[in-house]
Amino acid sequence: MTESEYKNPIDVGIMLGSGSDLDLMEPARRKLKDYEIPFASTVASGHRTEEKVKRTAKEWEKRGCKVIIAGAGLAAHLAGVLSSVTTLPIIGVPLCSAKSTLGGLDSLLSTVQMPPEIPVLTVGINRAENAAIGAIQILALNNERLAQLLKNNRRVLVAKVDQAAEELADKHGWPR
Ligand code: RP5
Repeated sequence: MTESEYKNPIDVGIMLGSGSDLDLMEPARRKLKDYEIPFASTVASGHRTEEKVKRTAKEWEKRGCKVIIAGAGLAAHLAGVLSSVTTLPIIGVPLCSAKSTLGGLDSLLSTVQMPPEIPVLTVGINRAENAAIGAIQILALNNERLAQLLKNNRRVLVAKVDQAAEELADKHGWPR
């Protein structure tokens, strides 16, 4: 490990297939930041710059990366290419990019339908936030701080559903 790699350890890497994917992938960045996860990010294309995809995966491994999130649209092979070059868990985010004429189904199938033993853990179309939560869940297996934060967040989600149930009756007049 070089000195700079040692000085810049990361737990997660986020790879975008194009600069045009930035807005759709922003929720992943925000969620990792909220949970104070050290992460690196870059744009690299499984079709246009496959050497960079491979090189970056190897660099991130050396920096201690434990899981990689990859978001891409159209014929979205980025996550699959990553999975072919590293045994780190790869979480794929199929994107419905502006250029998609198939509503993101193209990306979903391209990301999820991997051959045996080279998996991509795939979240829903445009569900970058879930990819980040999934990555945090993996890290939380060995991190009590993160495990506790995830549990706290679940409590908030439960409270929101309970509040909506109350409002259904009290605010909107639906029968209990
Ligand atoms: C995919 O093609 C990218 O992930 C993006 O969603 C889509 C369009 O890419 P650009 O032509 O905008 O670079 O590879």
